[in-house]
Amino acid sequence: MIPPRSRLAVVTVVLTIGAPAALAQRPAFAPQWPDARAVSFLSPTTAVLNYRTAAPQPTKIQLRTGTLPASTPGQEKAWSDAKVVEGDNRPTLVHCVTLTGLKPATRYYYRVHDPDYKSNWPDHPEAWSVEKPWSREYALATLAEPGSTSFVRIPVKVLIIPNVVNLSTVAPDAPQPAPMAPEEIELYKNCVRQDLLFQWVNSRMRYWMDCEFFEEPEWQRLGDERADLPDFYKKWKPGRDLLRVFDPGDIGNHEAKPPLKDQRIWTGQVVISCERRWDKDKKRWFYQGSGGGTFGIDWMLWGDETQRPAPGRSEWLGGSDQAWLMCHEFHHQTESQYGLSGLEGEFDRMVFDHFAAKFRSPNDTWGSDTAFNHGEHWDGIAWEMRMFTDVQYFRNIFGEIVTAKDTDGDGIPDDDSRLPLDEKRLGSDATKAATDGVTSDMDKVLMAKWVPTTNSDLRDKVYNPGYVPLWQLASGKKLPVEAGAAGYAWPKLRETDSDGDGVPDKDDPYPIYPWEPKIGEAQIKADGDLSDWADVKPIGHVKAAGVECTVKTAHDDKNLYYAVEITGPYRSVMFNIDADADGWYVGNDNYQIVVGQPAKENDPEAGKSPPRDAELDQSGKPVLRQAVGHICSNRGWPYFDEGAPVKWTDPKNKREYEWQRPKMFGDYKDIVCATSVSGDKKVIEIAMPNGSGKSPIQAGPGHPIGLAFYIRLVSGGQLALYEPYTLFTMKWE
Ligand SMILES: [Ca+2]
Ligand SMILES: [Ca+2]
Ligand SMILES: [Ca+2]
Ligand SMILES: [Ca+2]
Repeated sequence: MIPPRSRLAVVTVVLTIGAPAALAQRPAFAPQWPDARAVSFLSPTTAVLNYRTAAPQPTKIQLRTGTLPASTPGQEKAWSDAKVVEGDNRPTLVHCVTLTGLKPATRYYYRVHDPDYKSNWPDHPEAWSVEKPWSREYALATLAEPGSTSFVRIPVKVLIIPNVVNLSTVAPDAPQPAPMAPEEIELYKNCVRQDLLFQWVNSRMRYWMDCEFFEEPEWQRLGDERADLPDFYKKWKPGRDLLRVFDPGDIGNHEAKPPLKDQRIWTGQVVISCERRWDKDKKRWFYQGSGGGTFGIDWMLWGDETQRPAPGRSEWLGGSDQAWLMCHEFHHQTESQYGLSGLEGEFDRMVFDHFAAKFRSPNDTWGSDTAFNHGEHWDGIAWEMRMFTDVQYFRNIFGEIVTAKDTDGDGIPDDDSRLPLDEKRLGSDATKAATDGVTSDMDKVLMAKWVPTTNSDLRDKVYNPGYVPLWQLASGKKLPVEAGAAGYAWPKLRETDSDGDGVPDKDDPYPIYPWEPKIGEAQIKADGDLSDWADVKPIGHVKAAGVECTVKTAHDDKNLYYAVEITGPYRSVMFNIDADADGWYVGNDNYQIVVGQPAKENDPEAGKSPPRDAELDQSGKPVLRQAVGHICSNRGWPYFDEGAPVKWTDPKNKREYEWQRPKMFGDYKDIVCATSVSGDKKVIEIAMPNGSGKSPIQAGPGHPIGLAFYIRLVSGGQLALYEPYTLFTMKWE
């Protein structure tokens, strides 16, 4: 494709800066220089580029429009007709180019004149189309014209393998497994869609993972065919290599090689293998759970030649939380898309979603922080998607730039059923940027993080009633909710006080939580009797999945207190306390407390938890099970301060290291936990010492303390009090 030569005008500003002598020895954690990102401004017709050359050079770039990187098979000649844009002829190291007269909502690829350019892939010096004197290629996409919005569409092919049996587990007398029912396959698809919605919203509708689903129709086997099993299990095809490229045009072909029958270029691929196993003890079929695996999209360039052009690829098994695996594993593909698009600096990257401080751990060798002010899992990824700027989203060299009608310019498409969410489904006004007259519709949407559930098997998922309307608005699909259910609120696009607590959305630090974020002073005695809490307002309330739970907090001179009242059968409740409100993976201030029902038999007593499958006594008094620090200066995940040894072998010289995880604070004996039970109602009252060194609480007036709170259910599912993994931060008064 040839760019519009006649419309292209160039203004160049050149900064002349000498090379600092120490540059070559710069430690890896020093800020990248220059500090301007590669693209510092975008409009529908203008872009500002910044780049640095290996040696002083005149300012000169090559520019082309297009949808595919030139390294995509078949695109090898993409650069042959590219426009050369020349700026100031005086050699310099640091360059700034302003491009004007560009076409709106259009991707431009560019390479910079840098004869001494060195690839970041020493084994692949020509990676991403290096062609001397030009550098590798990068991309930017101009914004859309008023009246429309634009975003990056990431085409993803998703293969669900519903009927696959691990033959090594099958007993000859096991009943023949039934094929997965269509409504169950739909359950998988909806989990994936819940993540697409989450990514769409948290990227401010700039990143659209457009998934197309495929199903493998035949029964397949894992393990060898067995003579002792009935004929049903015979003549099955072996299961596929889940990370191999699959052909939507020829699903049954497990050895498909490009050119595939389906010739579309996909940016991402996901394969979900619903591996069934026979549990001989429980005499039942079950779906094996797993973590996931992902290859980045660098396989577009190298790796198995028979697999090009290879999309990024993720795989996992069908017995786990499908929404979370999609969220976490596909995020690795997103990281690879942006990393391989040239966003690879500490201040210019899609953050790796294994949260840790930099250089804290030899197990985690990355040189940049991956932990910030957020909670676990989904909440960390929401943080990452929100911190990424529009300009960064539009530097992806993969996927394509797509537009949708956006009459009022609030970034939310008017009515576009291709997309996970639009104004029509939200019920907002497509002609007004602020339907409620005060807060922009996009800001309202972002009042929620759109996290579906805590991580649990897809068949045990427990939704807080606050999520239900979000999913229903977006998808038109219902989720089961009981009569009288209660939870957090959701963004109400036509009202000014979404949670109805009297604080308008625009002033409400937690506009979907109708609870005041404060820790007031009160005279509390932790004795299992909550009459001294009568005047303290709740900081959370939920009624769903057969339980009802109310949580309160308060303090006095000596302690931070929590009070929990819970009715209905449950296993345990968990407090994740971020005592300095700076993130669950930041600092040594994080504390986890678990209190739960006693086992019917052989309860291990305080400080220990009964086995997961133990039958619990719902009429017994709750017991303090655990109180541990989550110490993020620890050498390696997991960060709990249980005092366990950590071993590590240096991969370079095989030297072995051994550390003891520090025990920073006291233990469960330093937490007062008084409980009581009357009928179906259990009461838990907790006192954590403030400023004693026995707990991470070091609070005075004005100090913020974050809380995530979960109720583990007898079913195995888990109900979150707030949006799952988010931290509700309250101020000590
Ligand atoms: Ca709009
Ligand atoms: Ca609007
Ligand atoms: Ca409010
Ligand atoms: Ca913290």
